[in-house]
Amino acid sequence: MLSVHANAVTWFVDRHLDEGRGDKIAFTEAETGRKLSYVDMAEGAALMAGALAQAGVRPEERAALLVLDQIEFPQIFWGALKAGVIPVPLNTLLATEVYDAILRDSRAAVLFVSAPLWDVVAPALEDNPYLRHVVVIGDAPEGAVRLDEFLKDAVPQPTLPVSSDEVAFWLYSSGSTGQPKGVAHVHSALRATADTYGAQVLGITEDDVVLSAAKFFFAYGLGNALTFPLSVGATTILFGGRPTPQSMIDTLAAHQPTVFCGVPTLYAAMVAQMDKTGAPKAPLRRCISAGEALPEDVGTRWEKHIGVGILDGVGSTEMLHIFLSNTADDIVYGTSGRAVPGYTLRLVDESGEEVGAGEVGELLVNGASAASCYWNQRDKTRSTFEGVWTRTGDKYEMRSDGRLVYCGRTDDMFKVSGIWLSPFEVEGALVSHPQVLEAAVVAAQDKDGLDKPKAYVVLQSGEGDDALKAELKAHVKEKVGKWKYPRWIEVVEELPKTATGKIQRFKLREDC
Ligand code: 3SK
Repeated sequence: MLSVHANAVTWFVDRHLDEGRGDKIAFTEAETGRKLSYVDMAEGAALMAGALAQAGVRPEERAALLVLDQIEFPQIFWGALKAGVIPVPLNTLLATEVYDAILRDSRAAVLFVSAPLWDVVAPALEDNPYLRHVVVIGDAPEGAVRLDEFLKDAVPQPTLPVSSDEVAFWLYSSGSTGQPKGVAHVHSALRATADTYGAQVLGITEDDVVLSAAKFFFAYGLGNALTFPLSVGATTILFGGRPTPQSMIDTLAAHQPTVFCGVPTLYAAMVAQMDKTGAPKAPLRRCISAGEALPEDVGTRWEKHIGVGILDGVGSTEMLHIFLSNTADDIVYGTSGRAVPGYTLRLVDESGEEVGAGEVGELLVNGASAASCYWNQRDKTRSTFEGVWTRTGDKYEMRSDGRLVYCGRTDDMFKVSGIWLSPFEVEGALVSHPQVLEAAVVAAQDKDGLDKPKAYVVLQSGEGDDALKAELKAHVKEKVGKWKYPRWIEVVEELPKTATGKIQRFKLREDC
């Protein structure tokens, strides 16, 4: 049944006006102090919906958002949902070629881009056959349309009735071949994550003030900073820049959040910084982590500094948020905890048989927030979403106390700073350098026990000095994205391969 109440905008945005929360601040930008109240957000979304209609962008067409964490993001995101247009938030750290691929794959009809990101995306726009509008937030280059111009003369539009099963938005996730996949989520999935992890693990309330180092474009950040706070009428502090340890410590001190959402790499760096400079004074009551397994030592040291432990959890873009987690009254560092209420988990072996305590199996999850499909990828959709079960591709061991312990990936993907990284993508970038003949990339652990890319390269000629290694790192950053460059490069004579020529990465991993 089509209904305005099934449209996620009704509950996350419009409801707050009926409940008398209009003047409450929903978002504050940490760096600029700009604020967005609940009524500003609702009115901004209605105007955006009107502007999209006026521009001829129809329901079910895609609107790509290459937008920093700033107050325009919620207005565009919710405005699109209100109009039935599908927002597709994009990772703001990617390279031009990847934007080109995603904009073509999604066939976005409109792109919203924050001015500081214009230079990296602009070359991808030149011969894109689908984009009809490009809207710049901030100072637009000559000839480009600014957001205020796009909104000018628009008539606020009411919420489009939808079914709860209707696709609301997409997020792009990298696949094992390095090809980004559009993960389609339905309207009801947003509420499903807020009612489970948001309400029952985070225990978020109207009085909370949330700071998330993870950005809106990441499913983890979208829940932390957008849907969970809005599910209860709380306030989010937005940090638009790169979250460094010092900038996060300063923001905790200046904005006094009660909830902090980070990833292990950042927690490790913040702990090291606090060892030197001391902890900020902030009324934190919940700190959460996801993206990769949190090293025990980082959790323990954080707790000593801050006085509150870190809830390590596991989620995925496909499940939209965290489905396996420690809880505030039951933290065991080094484990991922237990199923979040509302989710069911299974560990299975290669033949699909459930494995017992002490054995390792692939984790499958069942919950109402599962994605409906990968856009235009039927085989991958079928092999990932098996009836009510979603395959995670992660291997876990069930301890006898029922807690799960992370054991690695079923394929060669790994996460860096909480974001999936495909070795294929980095290898492709390395091989595109004239000096490199072949390359293989695996995860190696840094001094904090966190995964970072390590490359083994076979050179066209020569032994490879430090200058060449630095050049290769810069080359990868420019080709595929800043965080993906190999932190270590080893020059080898040849790569280990199977008889059919496939690189045996597991042999290289044994070296790390
Ligand atoms: O990587 C995770 O653990 C995660 C958590 C929440 C939402 C999305 C992701 C990928």
